[in-house]
Amino acid sequence: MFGTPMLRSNRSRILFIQPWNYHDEDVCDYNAEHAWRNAPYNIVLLATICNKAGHEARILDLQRNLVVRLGQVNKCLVDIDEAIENFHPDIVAVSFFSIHYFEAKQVVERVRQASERLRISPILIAGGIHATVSPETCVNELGFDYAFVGEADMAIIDIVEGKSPLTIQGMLSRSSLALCRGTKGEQIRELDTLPFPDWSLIDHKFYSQPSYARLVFAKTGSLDMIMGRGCVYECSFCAYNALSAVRFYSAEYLVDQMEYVHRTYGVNGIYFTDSTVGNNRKVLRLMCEIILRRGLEKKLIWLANIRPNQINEEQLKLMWRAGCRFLLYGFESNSQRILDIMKKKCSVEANERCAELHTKLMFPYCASMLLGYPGETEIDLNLSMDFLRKHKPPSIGINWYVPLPGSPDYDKLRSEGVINTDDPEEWRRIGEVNNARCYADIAAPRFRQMFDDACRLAYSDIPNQVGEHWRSAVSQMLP
Ligand code: B12
Ligand code: SF4
Repeated sequence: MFGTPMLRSNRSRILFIQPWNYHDEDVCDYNAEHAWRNAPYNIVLLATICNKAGHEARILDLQRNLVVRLGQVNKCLVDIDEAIENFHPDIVAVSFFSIHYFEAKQVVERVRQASERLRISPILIAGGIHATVSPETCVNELGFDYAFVGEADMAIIDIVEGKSPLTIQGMLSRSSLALCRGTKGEQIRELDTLPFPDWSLIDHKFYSQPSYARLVFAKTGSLDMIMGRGCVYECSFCAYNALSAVRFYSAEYLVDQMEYVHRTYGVNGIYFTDSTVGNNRKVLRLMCEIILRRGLEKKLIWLANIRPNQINEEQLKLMWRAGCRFLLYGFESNSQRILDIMKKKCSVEANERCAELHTKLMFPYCASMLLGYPGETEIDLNLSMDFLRKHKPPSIGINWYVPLPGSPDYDKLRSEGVINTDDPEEWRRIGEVNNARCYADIAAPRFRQMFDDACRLAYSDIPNQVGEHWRSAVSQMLP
């Protein structure tokens, strides 16, 4: 089963699969309006690249399928059978995060069974963040032929053109793992040379429909975009730097893509999924200026994530004029001691300034806090809660700290034996937000209590005090 599978021809059929989210299993009251869902940007982009090069790429989006099939996993498994039977792919490329460990395993098993019945043997490749941080689990435990490490915008063409897999940079098999540890797919230098994602490859309306959960997109439909790759910071809890070096699209490319998404898919909203759009403020400023020059702000609103230390009043005003209607900040903590341990390179003064500025400008924002960080004490946690009580942000996210595979924290906790490396459930726990282990310097029952108090404060007490005030500010600004 684990030989060195090769491709049959130079023109390939490649089936990209996104596994389902286990949170959606058995959930039968599908309510699109209240769900925050993101379309699989990565495989839509990779499939677009393959099709543009003359190959045939399709996408089986099981995240969407499980939701519309009201949580019935067995129906998704039948979808896999049908996709294999109808398409006879040469390659099956599965993209997943670490939390999808068990779903990816089921996908592989089902693809193999369906293929055996048809007497075909597509090669199975794992890609995405989990394959990047743990290629060995992909080939040793999940049953993939290959694990691809890093970005595949360049390599995907070699893969579909039938180049011998083990000569492709970043592609690892069981046998090459030890030899090639540390290699990564070649990264594309000029992001502007990439095509715009062809959203018609998936049920884009499922993702773009208006959604209250997607904040200011309660009235407008929205799709996702990315401003660049990589991050200039190195926060200890973040897995992002495992993937990418820092690069950005040009401002012209981004505005062209916004226009394309609006024109082609009829959406009036864009969510920039980058962890922060503030890493290149020159591009951000230029993008706003071009939007204004083209009058696009009359047709589109957008929201984005950014760091508190990456904004100032003039920039916020410009972003607002250019159609930005919401910003999400990972403040994480308002204890300088914890921010320093996190290597956040952000000060409590920047946090305070940021919240004050948003209130002054009535620019809606979300304050996302990370509770339970290793080393956090009751005093630290209370400083974060005081921050929320003081500024009363119009939207608040309370998150339970979980070490992410690929982050410096995760490696440290593994080396200290805190995380059991042999237990596959560990991958799953990444998604168990609000119900995970307590890593803080606070006894677990006490932390649970403080976490619940924080949730009450964030989701009931503060919104009851400020809801209407901010809500009317947002609704007046929608196009
Ligand atoms: C947008 C985003 C989301 C979106 C959804 C994204 C989606 N549908 O794909 C939302 C907000 C829903 C989300 C949620 C979560 N996310 Co998130 N998310 C991101 C973020 C910020 C951007 C991802 C992205 O679009 N990148 C751009 C694309 C182009 O890059 P890419 O996906 O890496 O794809 C490239 C390569 O990986 C490769 N590739 C990808 N697939 C394949 C497949 C094959 C076969 C091949 C060969 C190559 C290949 O080629 C691609 C192009 O170069 C990343 C951090 C980051 N900046 O990457 C975190 C990140 C991926 N998320 C993370 C996590 C932990 C989560 C959550 C589990 C958080 C939580 N606890 O709830 C949830 C779970 C989501 C779920 N599915 O259930 C972690 C993952 C860590 C890990 N080891 O798994 C990351 C790295 C963030 C971090 N701070 O560390 N997330
Ligand atoms: S948390 Fe955000 S700012 Fe920090 S390294 Fe990750 S992407 Fe960069």
